[in-house]
Amino acid sequence: MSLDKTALARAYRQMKTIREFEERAHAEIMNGQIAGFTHLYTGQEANAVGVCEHLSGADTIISTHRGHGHCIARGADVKGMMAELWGSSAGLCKGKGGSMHVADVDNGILGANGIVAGGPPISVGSALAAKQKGTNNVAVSFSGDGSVNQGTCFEAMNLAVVLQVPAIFVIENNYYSEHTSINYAVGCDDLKARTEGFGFPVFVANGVDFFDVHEAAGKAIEHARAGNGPAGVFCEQGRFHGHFVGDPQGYRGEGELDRLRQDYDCLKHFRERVTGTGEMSHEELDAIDAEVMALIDEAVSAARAAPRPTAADLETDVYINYAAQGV
Ligand SMILES: Cc1ncc(C[n+]2csc(CCOP(=O)(O)OP(=O)(O)O)c2C)c(N)n1
Ligand SMILES: [Mg+2]
Repeated sequence: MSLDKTALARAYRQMKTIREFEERAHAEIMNGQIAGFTHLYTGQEANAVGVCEHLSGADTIISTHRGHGHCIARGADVKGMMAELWGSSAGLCKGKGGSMHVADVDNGILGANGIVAGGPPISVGSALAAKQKGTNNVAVSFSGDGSVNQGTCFEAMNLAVVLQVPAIFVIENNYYSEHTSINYAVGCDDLKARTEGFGFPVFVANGVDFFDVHEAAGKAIEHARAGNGPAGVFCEQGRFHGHFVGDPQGYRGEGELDRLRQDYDCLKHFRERVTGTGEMSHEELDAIDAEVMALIDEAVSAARAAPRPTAADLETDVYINYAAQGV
Protein backbone atom coordinates (compact mmCIF):
# COMPACT_ATOMS: atom_id res chain seq x y z
CA MET A 1 0.00 0.00 0.00
CA SER A 2 1.91 3.08 -1.14
CA LEU A 3 1.36 6.50 0.43
CA ASP A 4 1.99 9.79 -1.33
CA LYS A 5 4.00 12.54 0.29
CA THR A 6 0.96 14.36 1.64
CA ALA A 7 -0.22 11.19 3.35
CA LEU A 8 3.25 10.48 4.76
CA ALA A 9 3.54 14.01 6.15
CA ARG A 10 0.07 13.78 7.70
CA ALA A 11 0.81 10.42 9.32
CA TYR A 12 4.09 11.69 10.76
CA ARG A 13 2.42 14.89 12.01
CA GLN A 14 -0.28 12.85 13.74
CA MET A 15 2.20 10.54 15.45
CA LYS A 16 4.40 13.43 16.51
CA THR A 17 1.38 15.35 17.82
CA ILE A 18 0.39 12.40 19.98
CA ARG A 19 3.98 12.02 21.26
CA GLU A 20 4.33 15.68 22.21
CA PHE A 21 0.81 15.91 23.63
CA GLU A 22 1.60 12.99 25.92
CA GLU A 23 5.07 14.17 26.92
CA ARG A 24 3.72 17.63 27.74
CA ALA A 25 0.77 16.17 29.63
CA HIS A 26 3.28 14.11 31.62
CA ALA A 27 5.32 17.21 32.49
CA GLU A 28 2.25 19.26 33.44
CA ILE A 29 0.84 16.48 35.62
CA MET A 30 4.19 16.12 37.41
CA ASN A 31 4.15 19.93 37.90
CA GLY A 32 0.75 19.67 39.51
CA GLN A 33 -0.97 21.60 36.73
CA ILE A 34 -3.31 18.81 35.61
CA ALA A 35 -5.31 16.84 38.16
CA GLY A 36 -6.80 13.38 37.85
CA PHE A 37 -5.60 9.96 36.86
CA THR A 38 -3.87 9.73 33.48
CA HIS A 39 -2.56 6.90 31.31
CA LEU A 40 -0.18 7.88 28.53
CA TYR A 41 0.00 6.38 25.05
CA THR A 42 3.65 7.34 24.33
CA GLY A 43 5.32 4.60 22.27
CA GLN A 44 2.13 3.21 20.77
CA GLU A 45 1.44 6.10 18.36
CA ALA A 46 1.83 4.03 15.17
CA ASN A 47 -1.10 1.82 16.20
CA ALA A 48 -3.64 4.63 16.46
CA VAL A 49 -2.42 6.52 13.41
CA GLY A 50 -1.93 3.41 11.27
CA VAL A 51 -5.58 2.52 11.87
CA CYS A 52 -7.21 5.96 11.87
CA GLU A 53 -5.58 7.09 8.63
CA HIS A 54 -8.09 4.74 6.94
CA LEU A 55 -11.11 6.35 8.59
CA SER A 56 -13.24 9.24 7.46
CA GLY A 57 -16.74 10.67 7.55
CA ALA A 58 -19.04 8.79 9.87
CA ASP A 59 -16.62 5.98 10.75
CA THR A 60 -16.46 5.73 14.52
CA ILE A 61 -13.86 4.84 17.10
CA ILE A 62 -14.27 3.87 20.71
CA SER A 63 -11.20 4.14 22.85
CA THR A 64 -9.82 3.11 26.24
CA HIS A 65 -8.45 4.60 29.47
CA ARG A 66 -5.23 5.13 27.42
CA GLY A 67 -7.18 7.12 24.88
CA HIS A 68 -5.48 10.42 24.02
CA GLY A 69 -3.64 8.94 21.04
CA HIS A 70 -6.74 7.34 19.53
CA CYS A 71 -8.71 10.59 19.80
CA ILE A 72 -5.95 12.72 18.25
CA ALA A 73 -5.46 10.16 15.47
CA ARG A 74 -9.21 10.25 14.68
CA GLY A 75 -9.05 14.04 14.40
CA ALA A 76 -9.98 15.43 17.81
CA ASP A 77 -9.10 19.08 18.27
CA VAL A 78 -5.79 19.12 20.14
CA LYS A 79 -6.51 22.37 21.96
CA GLY A 80 -9.92 21.09 23.01
CA MET A 81 -8.29 17.93 24.31
CA MET A 82 -5.61 19.75 26.29
CA ALA A 83 -8.29 22.01 27.78
CA GLU A 84 -10.28 18.88 28.68
CA LEU A 85 -7.32 17.46 30.62
CA TRP A 86 -7.05 20.81 32.36
CA GLY A 87 -10.71 20.57 33.42
CA SER A 88 -11.53 23.81 31.64
CA SER A 89 -14.84 24.86 30.08
CA ALA A 90 -13.07 25.12 26.72
CA GLY A 91 -12.48 21.36 26.79
CA LEU A 92 -14.08 18.98 24.29
CA CYS A 93 -16.45 17.85 27.05
CA LYS A 94 -16.50 21.25 28.78
CA GLY A 95 -13.96 20.00 31.30
CA LYS A 96 -16.37 17.45 32.75
CA GLY A 97 -14.83 14.34 31.22
CA GLY A 98 -11.11 14.67 31.71
CA SER A 99 -8.46 12.33 30.41
CA MET A 100 -10.42 9.08 30.59
CA HIS A 101 -13.68 10.41 29.14
CA VAL A 102 -12.66 12.51 26.16
CA ALA A 103 -15.40 12.26 23.53
CA ASP A 104 -16.34 14.08 20.34
CA VAL A 105 -19.34 12.25 18.95
CA ASP A 106 -19.82 14.63 16.00
CA ASN A 107 -16.35 13.66 14.80
CA GLY A 108 -16.81 9.92 15.23
CA ILE A 109 -15.13 9.70 18.63
CA LEU A 110 -17.62 7.82 20.78
CA GLY A 111 -15.42 8.26 23.81
CA ALA A 112 -12.48 7.09 25.80
CA ASN A 113 -13.61 4.50 28.32
CA GLY A 114 -12.42 3.69 31.83
CA ILE A 115 -13.87 0.18 31.70
CA VAL A 116 -11.45 -2.41 30.35
CA ALA A 117 -13.19 -4.04 27.32
CA GLY A 118 -16.05 -1.56 27.61
CA GLY A 119 -15.35 -0.43 24.04
CA PRO A 120 -15.88 -3.57 21.92
CA PRO A 121 -19.61 -3.90 22.72
CA ILE A 122 -20.17 -0.22 21.91
CA SER A 123 -18.40 -0.62 18.58
CA VAL A 124 -20.69 -3.52 17.73
CA GLY A 125 -23.68 -1.24 18.37
CA SER A 126 -22.17 1.46 16.19
CA ALA A 127 -21.39 -1.10 13.47
CA LEU A 128 -24.96 -2.41 13.64
CA ALA A 129 -26.25 1.15 13.16
CA ALA A 130 -24.00 1.53 10.09
CA LYS A 131 -25.31 -1.74 8.68
CA GLN A 132 -28.96 -0.90 9.29
CA LYS A 133 -28.59 2.56 7.75
CA GLY A 134 -26.94 0.98 4.71
CA THR A 135 -23.76 3.06 4.93
CA ASN A 136 -20.37 1.49 4.40
CA ASN A 137 -19.00 2.95 7.61
CA VAL A 138 -16.96 0.91 10.03
CA ALA A 139 -16.79 1.05 13.83
CA VAL A 140 -13.37 0.57 15.39
CA SER A 141 -12.73 -0.37 19.01
CA PHE A 142 -9.26 -0.09 20.45
CA SER A 143 -8.54 -2.25 23.47
CA GLY A 144 -5.51 -3.63 25.25
CA ASP A 145 -4.10 -7.11 25.89
CA GLY A 146 -5.99 -6.97 29.19
CA SER A 147 -9.29 -6.76 27.30
CA VAL A 148 -8.93 -10.22 25.82
CA ASN A 149 -9.33 -11.65 29.30
CA GLN A 150 -12.72 -9.96 29.63
CA GLY A 151 -16.09 -11.50 28.81
CA THR A 152 -17.50 -8.34 27.24
CA CYS A 153 -14.80 -8.46 24.59
CA PHE A 154 -15.62 -12.05 23.64
CA GLU A 155 -19.36 -11.46 23.67
CA ALA A 156 -18.91 -8.46 21.38
CA MET A 157 -16.72 -10.44 18.99
CA ASN A 158 -19.18 -13.29 18.81
CA LEU A 159 -22.16 -10.97 18.29
CA ALA A 160 -20.31 -9.07 15.55
CA VAL A 161 -19.84 -12.34 13.64
CA VAL A 162 -23.43 -13.46 14.25
CA LEU A 163 -24.80 -10.11 13.05
CA GLN A 164 -22.12 -9.74 10.33
CA VAL A 165 -21.50 -6.10 11.20
CA PRO A 166 -18.51 -3.94 10.20
CA ALA A 167 -16.80 -3.84 13.61
CA ILE A 168 -13.01 -3.67 13.69
CA PHE A 169 -11.41 -4.96 16.88
CA VAL A 170 -7.98 -3.43 17.32
CA ILE A 171 -6.14 -5.22 20.11
CA GLU A 172 -3.02 -3.42 21.31
CA ASN A 173 -0.64 -5.74 23.10
CA ASN A 174 1.76 -3.62 25.16
CA TYR A 175 2.69 -6.68 27.23
CA TYR A 176 1.20 -5.43 30.49
CA SER A 177 -2.19 -5.09 32.04
CA GLU A 178 -1.60 -2.54 34.78
CA HIS A 179 1.52 -4.03 36.44
CA THR A 180 0.96 -7.63 35.38
CA SER A 181 2.82 -9.16 32.46
CA ILE A 182 0.87 -11.07 29.82
CA ASN A 183 3.19 -14.01 30.55
CA TYR A 184 1.47 -14.32 33.90
CA ALA A 185 -2.06 -13.09 33.14
CA VAL A 186 -2.82 -14.82 29.84
CA GLY A 187 -3.23 -18.57 29.87
CA CYS A 188 -2.04 -19.23 26.32
CA ASP A 189 1.00 -18.16 24.33
CA ASP A 190 -0.81 -16.99 21.23
CA LEU A 191 -3.03 -14.10 22.25
CA LYS A 192 -4.36 -13.47 18.80
CA ALA A 193 -5.51 -17.09 18.40
CA ARG A 194 -8.17 -16.34 20.99
CA THR A 195 -9.79 -13.74 18.80
CA GLU A 196 -9.41 -15.78 15.60
CA GLY A 197 -11.47 -18.52 17.21
CA PHE A 198 -14.59 -16.40 16.75
CA GLY A 199 -14.49 -16.73 13.00
CA PHE A 200 -13.19 -13.45 11.62
CA PRO A 201 -9.82 -12.60 10.09
CA VAL A 202 -7.18 -11.00 12.31
CA PHE A 203 -4.26 -9.11 10.77
CA VAL A 204 -1.08 -8.88 12.83
CA ALA A 205 1.18 -5.84 12.87
CA ASN A 206 4.42 -4.71 14.44
CA GLY A 207 3.42 -1.60 16.35
CA VAL A 208 6.87 -0.03 15.95
CA ASP A 209 6.28 0.13 12.21
CA PHE A 210 3.57 2.57 11.09
CA PHE A 211 3.60 1.04 7.60
CA ASP A 212 2.97 -2.45 8.91
CA VAL A 213 0.04 -1.29 11.05
CA HIS A 214 -1.34 0.78 8.18
CA GLU A 215 -1.26 -2.23 5.87
CA ALA A 216 -2.82 -4.62 8.38
CA ALA A 217 -5.54 -2.12 9.28
CA GLY A 218 -6.20 -1.45 5.59
CA LYS A 219 -6.91 -5.14 5.01
CA ALA A 220 -9.19 -5.40 8.03
CA ILE A 221 -11.14 -2.26 7.16
CA GLU A 222 -11.47 -3.22 3.51
CA HIS A 223 -12.88 -6.59 4.60
CA ALA A 224 -15.49 -4.94 6.84
CA ARG A 225 -16.43 -2.12 4.44
CA ALA A 226 -17.08 -4.66 1.71
CA GLY A 227 -19.81 -6.19 3.86
CA ASN A 228 -17.90 -9.28 4.98
CA GLY A 229 -18.47 -8.75 8.69
CA PRO A 230 -15.97 -7.95 11.43
CA ALA A 231 -12.19 -8.11 11.33
CA GLY A 232 -9.36 -7.72 13.81
CA VAL A 233 -6.02 -5.96 13.96
CA PHE A 234 -3.50 -7.17 16.48
CA CYS A 235 -0.62 -4.79 17.20
CA GLU A 236 2.36 -5.39 19.45
CA GLN A 237 4.38 -2.56 20.97
CA GLY A 238 5.38 -1.53 24.50
CA ARG A 239 4.40 1.69 26.25
CA PHE A 240 7.18 4.12 27.20
CA HIS A 241 5.62 5.30 30.47
CA GLY A 242 4.09 3.51 33.41
CA HIS A 243 0.53 2.25 33.56
CA PHE A 244 -0.46 5.65 34.95
CA VAL A 245 1.51 8.84 35.49
CA GLY A 246 3.37 8.31 38.77
CA ASP A 247 3.64 4.52 38.42
CA PRO A 248 7.07 3.56 39.89
CA GLN A 249 7.30 0.63 37.40
CA GLY A 250 9.11 -1.77 39.68
CA TYR A 251 7.78 -4.60 37.51
CA ARG A 252 9.96 -3.66 34.52
CA GLY A 253 13.05 -5.68 33.64
CA GLU A 254 16.49 -4.08 33.96
CA GLY A 255 17.13 -1.67 31.10
CA GLU A 256 13.69 -2.36 29.60
CA LEU A 257 12.56 1.25 29.38
CA ASP A 258 15.85 2.44 27.86
CA ARG A 259 15.72 -0.36 25.30
CA LEU A 260 12.14 0.51 24.37
CA ARG A 261 12.96 4.17 23.76
CA GLN A 262 16.21 3.35 21.99
CA ASP A 263 15.19 0.48 19.72
CA TYR A 264 11.39 0.44 19.54
CA ASP A 265 10.42 4.02 18.77
CA CYS A 266 7.89 4.31 15.95
CA LEU A 267 8.85 7.93 15.24
CA LYS A 268 12.52 7.04 14.81
CA HIS A 269 11.51 4.08 12.67
CA PHE A 270 9.33 6.27 10.45
CA ARG A 271 12.08 8.88 10.05
CA GLU A 272 14.69 6.27 9.13
CA ARG A 273 12.39 4.66 6.62
CA VAL A 274 11.20 7.75 4.72
CA THR A 275 14.58 9.47 4.68
CA GLY A 276 16.17 6.16 3.60
CA THR A 277 13.85 5.85 0.61
CA GLY A 278 14.18 9.57 -0.14
CA GLU A 279 10.42 10.10 0.21
CA MET A 280 10.95 12.82 2.82
CA SER A 281 13.98 14.75 4.04
CA HIS A 282 15.17 15.34 7.61
CA GLU A 283 14.48 19.05 7.08
CA GLU A 284 10.85 18.37 6.13
CA LEU A 285 10.36 16.18 9.18
CA ASP A 286 12.09 18.75 11.43
CA ALA A 287 9.70 21.43 10.11
CA ILE A 288 6.74 19.25 11.13
CA ASP A 289 8.32 18.74 14.56
CA ALA A 290 8.55 22.52 15.01
CA GLU A 291 4.90 23.03 13.94
CA VAL A 292 3.77 20.38 16.40
CA MET A 293 5.76 21.85 19.29
CA ALA A 294 4.21 25.26 18.58
CA LEU A 295 0.71 23.74 18.51
CA ILE A 296 1.24 22.00 21.85
CA ASP A 297 2.60 25.22 23.41
CA GLU A 298 -0.47 27.09 22.17
CA ALA A 299 -2.77 24.36 23.47
CA VAL A 300 -1.19 24.55 26.93
CA SER A 301 -1.34 28.36 27.07
CA ALA A 302 -4.97 28.34 25.97
CA ALA A 303 -5.90 25.60 28.45
CA ARG A 304 -4.21 27.50 31.29
CA ALA A 305 -6.05 30.70 30.44
CA ALA A 306 -9.49 29.14 29.84
CA PRO A 307 -12.19 29.46 32.50
CA ARG A 308 -13.14 26.51 34.73
CA PRO A 309 -16.73 25.23 34.89
CA THR A 310 -18.75 26.95 37.62
CA ALA A 311 -21.21 25.58 40.17
CA ALA A 312 -24.00 26.56 37.77
CA ASP A 313 -22.58 24.07 35.21
CA LEU A 314 -22.88 21.19 37.65
CA GLU A 315 -26.31 20.03 36.55
CA THR A 316 -25.97 20.63 32.81
CA ASP A 317 -24.94 17.92 30.31
CA VAL A 318 -25.96 15.17 32.73
CA TYR A 319 -28.70 13.68 30.55
CA ILE A 320 -29.15 13.79 26.78
CA ASN A 321 -32.39 15.37 25.61
CA TYR A 322 -33.23 13.10 22.69
CA ALA A 323 -36.44 15.01 21.87
CA ALA A 324 -34.47 18.26 21.48
CA GLN A 325 -32.12 16.41 19.14
CA GLY A 326 -35.04 15.20 17.03
CA VAL A 327 -34.31 11.54 17.76
C1 LIG B 1 -13.64 -4.01 34.02
C2 LIG B 1 -12.39 -3.42 34.61
N1 LIG B 1 -11.58 -4.15 35.38
C3 LIG B 1 -10.46 -3.64 35.92
C4 LIG B 1 -10.16 -2.31 35.69
C5 LIG B 1 -8.87 -1.72 36.29
N2 LIG B 1 -7.91 -1.52 35.19
C6 LIG B 1 -7.74 -0.30 34.63
S1 LIG B 1 -6.63 -0.35 33.34
C7 LIG B 1 -6.34 -1.99 33.60
C8 LIG B 1 -5.35 -2.73 32.74
C9 LIG B 1 -5.71 -2.72 31.31
O1 LIG B 1 -4.71 -3.36 30.57
P1 LIG B 1 -4.78 -3.40 29.03
O2 LIG B 1 -6.15 -3.77 28.57
O3 LIG B 1 -3.68 -4.27 28.56
O4 LIG B 1 -4.55 -1.89 28.57
P2 LIG B 1 -3.25 -0.99 28.80
O5 LIG B 1 -3.41 -0.31 30.13
O6 LIG B 1 -2.08 -1.87 28.76
O7 LIG B 1 -3.29 -0.02 27.68
C10 LIG B 1 -7.13 -2.50 34.63
C11 LIG B 1 -7.11 -3.90 35.08
C12 LIG B 1 -11.03 -1.55 34.91
N3 LIG B 1 -10.79 -0.27 34.64
N4 LIG B 1 -12.13 -2.11 34.35
MG1 LIG C 1 -1.75 -3.76 28.04
